[in-house]
Amino acid sequence: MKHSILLALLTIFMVSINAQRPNIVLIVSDDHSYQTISAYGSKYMETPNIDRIAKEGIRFDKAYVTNSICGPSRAVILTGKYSHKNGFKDNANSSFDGSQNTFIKELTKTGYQTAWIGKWHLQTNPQGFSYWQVLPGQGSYYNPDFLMMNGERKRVEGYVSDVVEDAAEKWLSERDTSQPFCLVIGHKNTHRTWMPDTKDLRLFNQSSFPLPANFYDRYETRAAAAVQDMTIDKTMRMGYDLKMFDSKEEEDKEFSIKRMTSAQRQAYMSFYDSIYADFKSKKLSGKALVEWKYQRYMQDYLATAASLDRNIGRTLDYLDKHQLTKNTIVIYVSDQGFYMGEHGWFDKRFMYEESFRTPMVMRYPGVVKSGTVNNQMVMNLDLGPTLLDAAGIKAPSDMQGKSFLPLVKDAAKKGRNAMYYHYYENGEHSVSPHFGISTGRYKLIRFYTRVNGWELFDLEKDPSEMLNIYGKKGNEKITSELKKQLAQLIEQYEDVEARKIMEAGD
Ligand code: SGN
Ligand code: CA
Repeated sequence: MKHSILLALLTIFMVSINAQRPNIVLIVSDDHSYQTISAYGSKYMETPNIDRIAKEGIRFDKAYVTNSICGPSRAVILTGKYSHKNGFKDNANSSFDGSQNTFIKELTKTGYQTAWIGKWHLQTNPQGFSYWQVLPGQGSYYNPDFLMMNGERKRVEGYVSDVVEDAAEKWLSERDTSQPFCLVIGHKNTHRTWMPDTKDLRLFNQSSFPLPANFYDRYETRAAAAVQDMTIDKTMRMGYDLKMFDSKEEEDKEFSIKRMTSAQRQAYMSFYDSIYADFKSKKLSGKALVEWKYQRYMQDYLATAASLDRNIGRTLDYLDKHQLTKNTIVIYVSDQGFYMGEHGWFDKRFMYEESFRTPMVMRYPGVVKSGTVNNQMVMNLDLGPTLLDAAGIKAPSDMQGKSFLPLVKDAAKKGRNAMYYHYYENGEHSVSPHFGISTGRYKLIRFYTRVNGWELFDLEKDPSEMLNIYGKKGNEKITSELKKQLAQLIEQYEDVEARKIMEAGD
């Protein structure tokens, strides 16, 4: 008797604790730019579902990443630590040490049901989750394979963002409902080579997009920008990227196409073949050719974004349908920003705004007022500590990010006054390694290895970062102040490699 009363009390206690602990859905996309999201004022397309999260919650206008590339960004999100601390510095040589602590492990430990489903890209298998099902490496747009928890490799027919969402909903339906959950949905869209779902191929086919003002940037005053290999003009390939193939044999060389079902391939290639025929008849060259490439790039990229947004809508609908909306935090964030032709580029990596900054919106019913806009500098580094904060768990002291919940709850609260960035990969796309500081008004960057030297930008006067004013007369004071502040951040975050470069001097 005594026992059953105790048990009943304990159950009531656990139920009431769990009622207070919010569920979490973290949606992480790949290479999705804020320039192409209507909540951020995009004129390129509508993203009604991402907009819905922003409208019912908060839009972060100054959300940034610590290292603008896929694997490193996910490792930072998981650990709440900079790349030099979590060990995953670049996509080329790193492999995630899954034995280290993550915000997920902290949640799992306290009873959360946790899962990561979709793009992962950290080389080693996930650890510390109740469930996982991830795309191997970059994953495939069509009929993707999944690595399953039991060691199986499973191919699922369909388009990747639909299939990932299906798996996420399946896990939600089968989870242990006595506990709160944290689900990470990792989308592959809108990554290169921007392969749209067959049903979206024609969405933007008739649209024409204005060129960014600095599309024909000549990279004067910026040595690292001058040596990169990521232009629409020279780097973007007609076959591989834009699907313009001269023969079936050429198409067959592309694994992404070869793996399609015959119906998918038929629908897909007949669309591109007719565009190619028209293209050839035009005999374009010079600026006309590069501008044609830009338009095709935009049309395909936006079509992959449409599928991403539609599947985000499915997640929101699922929460509604299952009465989960009220007690579930939803965060949508990209692993970094992306160039939509600014500086003539696609890809990311640079500490320049389009890739350093990332879209981030959050809905947190009962805590965040709908339609809030936040202008504080927050980083992907802060996501883990923030979610732990929301779950009532104290973040481990070695996590370097800070919860942004206080900033969200109280608009008068001030966050960080500067952000630290460090990018390492020195390979594909030839972007020189660099680290730097941004105060919002100024940005100071130190490039090393491929290119050696400093860049300074006044973001108020030069938001497109076209004029490096480092070493120019009149900037001595601000330069030495920023260097001091940068050195302080390097100390704070214990970035030994950057410290050595600073100490070695110019
Ligand atoms: C691939 C792409 C690159 C891209 C990196 C990193 N090449 O290597 O264009 O910069 O991924 O992207 S591809 O030929 O394989 O498409 S990331 O999002 O994974 O960091
Ligand atoms: Ca990415």
